[in-house]
Amino acid sequence: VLSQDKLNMCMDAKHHKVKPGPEGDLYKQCEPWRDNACCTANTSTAAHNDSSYLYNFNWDHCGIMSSKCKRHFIQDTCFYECSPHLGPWIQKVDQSWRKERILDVPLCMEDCHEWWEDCKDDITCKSDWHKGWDWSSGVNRCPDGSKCRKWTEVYPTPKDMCEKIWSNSYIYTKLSKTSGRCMQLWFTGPNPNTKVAEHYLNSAR
Ligand code: FOL
Repeated sequence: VLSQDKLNMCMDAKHHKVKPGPEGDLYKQCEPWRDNACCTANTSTAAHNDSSYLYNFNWDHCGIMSSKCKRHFIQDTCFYECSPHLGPWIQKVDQSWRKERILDVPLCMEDCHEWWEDCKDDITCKSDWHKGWDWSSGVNRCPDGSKCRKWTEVYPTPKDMCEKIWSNSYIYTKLSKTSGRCMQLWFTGPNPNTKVAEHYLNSAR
């Protein structure tokens, strides 16, 4: 990939489009990406469903996840599936379900803290949600030997959660949304992450 293409590309993963482009009907929380997206309208709808066909992922693996917590996972799904500006952090991987992943995307502190705050009364049995589940029922269940524990035991800090939950997709930062140096999961209006990706691409070469 040419360096400039990295500013407007989709990763080669399970549901991503080949190239980003406008998607008029993105659903609810994915709507901010409508002008330029790596997700289709169908993916954006599925992002809002429990155990959707995207990954059959069951948020309710230790009882029902609170809705205030779940909305952050929906937003993370929109960000992961729809963002056209993740090029600087895309890496090849040898996994059955995708050829590329994101690694160490600098997440704005507010987004990480609010996510953790809204989930801190929830329950989970694993810190890395990418691997090690029992899939025998078709959706992920807690594996033998794991126990449902308080969120704050599994993730003592926002940093623990943001970095561990998707095996280092994100890196925790103390950067604020106004810095222009961190990626935002939550935004309205034009995508603020365009400029952030541009900054990191230019500072890397
Ligand atoms: N959000 C972000 N920010 N980054 C991500 O990488 C990400 N990935 C998913 C959803 N949101 C994300 C996809 N989630 C499995 C589990 C979770 C998942 C996709 C697939 C899964 O099948 N796990 C198997 C191992 C599969 C393998 O690696 O071969 C398991 O053992 O549980």
